[in-house]
Amino acid sequence: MARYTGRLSNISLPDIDILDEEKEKSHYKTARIASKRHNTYKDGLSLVQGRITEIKSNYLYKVEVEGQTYNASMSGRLKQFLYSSQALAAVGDLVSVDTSAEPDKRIEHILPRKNALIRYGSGSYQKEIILAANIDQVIITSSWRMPNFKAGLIDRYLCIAAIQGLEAIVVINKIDLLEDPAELDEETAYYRRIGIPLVCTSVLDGAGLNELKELLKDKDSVFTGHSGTGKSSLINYLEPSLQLATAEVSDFNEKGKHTTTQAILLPWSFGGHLLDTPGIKTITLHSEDKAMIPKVFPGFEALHQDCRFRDCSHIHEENCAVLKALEEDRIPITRYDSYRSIYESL
Ligand SMILES: Nc1nc2c(ncn2[C@@H]2O[C@H](COP(=O)(O)OP(=O)(O)O)[C@@H](O)[C@H]2O)c(=O)[nH]1
Ligand SMILES: [Mg+2]
Ligand SMILES: [Zn+2]
Repeated sequence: MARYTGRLSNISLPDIDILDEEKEKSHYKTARIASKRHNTYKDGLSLVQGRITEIKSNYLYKVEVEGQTYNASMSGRLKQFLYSSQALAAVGDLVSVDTSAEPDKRIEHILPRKNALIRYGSGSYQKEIILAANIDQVIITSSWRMPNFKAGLIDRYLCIAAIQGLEAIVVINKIDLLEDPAELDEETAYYRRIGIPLVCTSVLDGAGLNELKELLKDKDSVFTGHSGTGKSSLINYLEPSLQLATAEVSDFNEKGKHTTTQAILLPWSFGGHLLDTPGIKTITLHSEDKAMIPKVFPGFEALHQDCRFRDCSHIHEENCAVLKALEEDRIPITRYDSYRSIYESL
């Protein structure tokens, strides 16, 4: 799937909005430039590269350096920028850390971000909150039954992932509840044909879980998908020491506690990290994303380039490559209907 940079929005689940956009804020740039200049005449530092895994407060961070986690503070000259922004550093940020100040490390530089997941605060003034930086992939988790598999939801999540510049893997969990394999083939054939990685899993019998582990290994992943599809169960299966609460309890807390729960980057024992986003249910599409949908809808990206109009909506235009593919049965009508419903909902 193509990666789009540019404006994006959320990954989300039902109620709440979430992950979002790739945007370099001018004050971060300023902060980085200032720190760079400073460094050219500051001696005596012993700098190593690290990764912020948790933000305890504006003044206390957890930083992973070569597989070990340390407490770290922010250097004085970076701290001045804290007043101009919600938080200068985000979970997932790559940083240079001064190790000469034992026992705690000190963050001296924040390196440029590859991407940032942003959610919006609730209320009339939708403040952007950076959830995490430098995440590789989204694991779009669905279940075959309880709740029933809905391809339209997968399409929505795939659009969000593409808009955010994240790779996507589709998981169909609870495959132990499959009665008719032909039905599964029919639902998944299109995604397989267009090359989307898709894994069928069950935490009851372990089906597909080694395959999933291979895809998670050495990558930084965030799980998304509706409540009850088995995200916590899958994560607990892969990393039993985590013991995440399963649905009922955590849903209650999410509603009861309401926000401000920080995302945490947890290392997998087999390599890579899990971005745990307690209290954040999902990422949703925003109306500004509408113009991207004709380009990022699963399987449309290559076709879109052959449409006569660059801003083709694939609905009424002449010489539309998507409508042609639909006529020739290269796109199933179910997927085209799903496209229309996402496009028109925004
Ligand atoms: N049959 C079956 N049930 C599962 C499977 N995975 C999870 N569940 C059940 O589905 C429910 C929701 O799981 P949970 O992990 O809390 O979902 P989450 O809301 O996505 O985190 C729980 O009752 C689990 O026991 C599976 O592979 N097969
Ligand atoms: Mg859960
Ligand atoms: Zn078109």
